[in-house]
Amino acid sequence: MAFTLAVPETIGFRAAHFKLEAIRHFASGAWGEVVLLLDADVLALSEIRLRLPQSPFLMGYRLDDESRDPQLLRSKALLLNGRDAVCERWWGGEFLLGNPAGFGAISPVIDEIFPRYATHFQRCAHQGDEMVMNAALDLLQGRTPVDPGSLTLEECNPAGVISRWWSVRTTEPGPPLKAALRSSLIHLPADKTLLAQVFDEGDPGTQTAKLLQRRLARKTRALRYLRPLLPVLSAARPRAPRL
Ligand SMILES: [Mn+2]
Repeated sequence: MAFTLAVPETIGFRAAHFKLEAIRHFASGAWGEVVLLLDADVLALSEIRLRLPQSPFLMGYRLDDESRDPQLLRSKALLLNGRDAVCERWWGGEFLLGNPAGFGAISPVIDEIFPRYATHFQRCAHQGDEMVMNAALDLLQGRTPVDPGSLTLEECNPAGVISRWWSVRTTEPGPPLKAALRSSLIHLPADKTLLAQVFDEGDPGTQTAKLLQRRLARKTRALRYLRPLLPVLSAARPRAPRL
């Protein structure tokens, strides 16, 4: 796959933006009848059980928690520039499932959003493909009712498909680890090193779950002593990147 998208050199998470271009390729059908675009720091824990529509479709991962970050939603509104869109919640960039017709529906919408993003990315609360994808999915959702049957755009998570879980402190109130491990897939943006370590293990899913649980137990014990200091520490703690 050749990538030619003009991504600004100074942008954050520059390489991730080429996922947007991959979507254009998925629309061709050359990559199969059903394609799942997934981050590399996602771990498969169990079989994904989904009923797939026969018609053009896309399934995305909508995070309820993200709706509480007004800065991200304002950035999305900036990219949408007053166009009729949904905007109040956040689509996770780590998961997008679809068929060629579904990817074909979103690809031109991404092309529509991208020039404005390339101009205004410094004003966005987050830089990365997820920012553009969010605006594009919202715009697509806003337009879909105009032509019913042209595209089914669904949320994958009623079927418990994926969870995003942070092992570091963030402003995102994600699910507890125990709940996240019940999903078929778990996205671990802050645990890339850990994932690299278990990659060659016979059963990376089980290994990772055990390591994360052990680490969390250690942190919980430490927190008991540190909790009185947290108000002092939290102001100095950097926020983890979204990936
Ligand atoms: Mn990721």
